[in-house]
Amino acid sequence: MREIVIGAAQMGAIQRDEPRAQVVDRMLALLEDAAGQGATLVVFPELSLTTFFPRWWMEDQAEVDSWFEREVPGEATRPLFDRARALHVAISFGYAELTPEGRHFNTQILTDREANVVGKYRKVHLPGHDEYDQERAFQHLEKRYFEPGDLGFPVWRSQGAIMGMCICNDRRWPEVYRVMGLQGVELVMLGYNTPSVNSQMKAEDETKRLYHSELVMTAGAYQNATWVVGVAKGGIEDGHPLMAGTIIVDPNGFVVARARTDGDEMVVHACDMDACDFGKKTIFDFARHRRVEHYKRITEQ
Ligand code: CDT
Repeated sequence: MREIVIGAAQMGAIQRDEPRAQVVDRMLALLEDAAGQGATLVVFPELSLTTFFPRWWMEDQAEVDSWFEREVPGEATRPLFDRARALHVAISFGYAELTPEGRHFNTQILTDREANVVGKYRKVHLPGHDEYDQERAFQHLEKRYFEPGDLGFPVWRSQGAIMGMCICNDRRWPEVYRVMGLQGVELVMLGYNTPSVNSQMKAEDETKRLYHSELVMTAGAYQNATWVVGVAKGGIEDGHPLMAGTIIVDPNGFVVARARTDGDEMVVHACDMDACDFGKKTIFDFARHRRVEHYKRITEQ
């Protein structure tokens, strides 16, 4: 048995004027809760330090940049790293990354239990649009504020397991899980900010959107015999509802733990990485069963 007790740290809404320090205090409370329940890894949502700012149209680059972190750990996030190190708990969280070269990414990092950053992922599938869209009920400007990630979908060995990350919209793409699956991934960590309503289709309600979110994560888990931890930022943020639906999915595709609220809530489960072995050695033994000669279209434009 290779058990990792994992905390999925769902966060409630973060309002536009909520200072980073206050958000980090909320994250610290979640971290304490998880550590108290024996967790050695805590996963926070996409853009966990701020409101989901891509809903706002901004033309002033200085204003845009104010939502980004120039270094992590930095002034705002250092207390999180310090406490995680003291508790001996690894963390993974999303933030807007501004590199020294001036590049902008939607990023998630993973630390080891000593709070060293051991993995970094930059979101590849950026949804939405890059210009103001008057047809939409609200904006989703990720294509304006971020460039697509340039790191691919690597995996890392940590705590005796093979771990990978993706972010929000990435979870809807089977290729994401498969590229990590081909590297033997046993745990996929992801965070999301998903509006409860579709900005382009009034009839789509939250029930359908929660279903689609769960559908893609459970399918990704089963088809790659991996754990998936999907962590939401939920609640009414800047007047806009975000769906919750944080789940932990086992390698058979079953949801083994889920959030009950749309606020700050810790969901903990003891995940046995050995549970991935059966699927990886049988029906999803990729080396034996895949027929790559028929898959070329997947990587063509
Ligand atoms: N943050 C993010 O990627 N959200 C998207 C919403 C897409 S609507 C333009 C998601 O796939 O959940």
